[in-house]
Amino acid sequence: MKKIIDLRSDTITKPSQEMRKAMYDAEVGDDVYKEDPTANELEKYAAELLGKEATLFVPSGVMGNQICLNVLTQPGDEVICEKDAHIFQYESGSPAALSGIQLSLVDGGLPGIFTAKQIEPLIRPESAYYMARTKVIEIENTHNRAGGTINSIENIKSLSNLAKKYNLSFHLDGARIWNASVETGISPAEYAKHFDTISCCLSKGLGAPIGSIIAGTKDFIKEAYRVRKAWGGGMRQVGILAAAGLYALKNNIPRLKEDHEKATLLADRLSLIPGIIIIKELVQTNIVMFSSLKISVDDFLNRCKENGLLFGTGKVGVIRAVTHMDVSLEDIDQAVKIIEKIML
Ligand code: TLP
Repeated sequence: MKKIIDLRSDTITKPSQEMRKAMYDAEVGDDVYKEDPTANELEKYAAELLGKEATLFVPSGVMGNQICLNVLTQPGDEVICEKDAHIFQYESGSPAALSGIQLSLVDGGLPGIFTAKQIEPLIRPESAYYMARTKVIEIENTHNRAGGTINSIENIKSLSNLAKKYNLSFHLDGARIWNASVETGISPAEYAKHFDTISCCLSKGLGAPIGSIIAGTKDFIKEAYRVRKAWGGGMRQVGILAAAGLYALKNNIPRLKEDHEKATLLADRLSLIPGIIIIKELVQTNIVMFSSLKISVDDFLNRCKENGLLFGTGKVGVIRAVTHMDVSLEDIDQAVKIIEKIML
């Protein structure tokens, strides 16, 4: 069978043999009664790793973000986020559909990063009863649609101070916070301490088959637990999946650095191909965004697919490659050769 090089997303990674063994061996119980020892262990381990009072295991990153937003707001409230934020672009309109809230979109430029100075004027005055109430500031680190860019800890601190000044909650979509952490050397807890709530994925570069963790205070998690159940996310013998998440957190974080090296190599090689447009400074972790001047995105994707190479898409006209544990350096080399042939 012809080998497929799949760079559509790091979500396509399959659990390793060791992870499957941990899943097989997992002790389980009914998690709706809070009796699943492995789920309980995962939540405790994640709370320590993130330096938060409590965490909750949820089925997906979308559910994680949406539960957080639901708990932090009332219908009619407003969340400030970047215009390419996952919660706006890729969560099926859930903020409106599930929580009755609206998003105030900010242009963070090419890296998708806004500053406190930029958003302070958007915070609505409490006296303006005829306006939506600003309740939450949300950022994504790394920022997916901007190309896996990292929000600096200084900027995060100043946004956190702004949130405190106006009594707003600060939420992190940290689906790929692990990538930011291995790249900067700043621990997940050091990032997390600036936020009220965090959602982070186990099922992307960390290689677990499913699941995210949300984190915050005990009171916040108590309410999140209620919302998860109300939305049908209460799970029973979920230890089988929690074991994969626990294995991922204990073993797979440092490895992400290899994915970043593969992304840098891919970006360097792509930048040498005539007709490919790429901004190398934006390639900071495991996502590579680029465009083709010669052929349309659809043609490019189809021609690559015919050659056993799969990409996803980003913003309009942009092709997305995500490196992960199931692609090797040799695969990257092969991918570049295929693109060189297509772009001739
Ligand atoms: N991102 C997916 C797609 O939805 C685009 C991907 O392939 O990258 N936050 C961020 C920043 C994400 O990138 C994603 C998934 C999520 C949340 C949602 O996670 P899941 O897919 O587990 O619901």
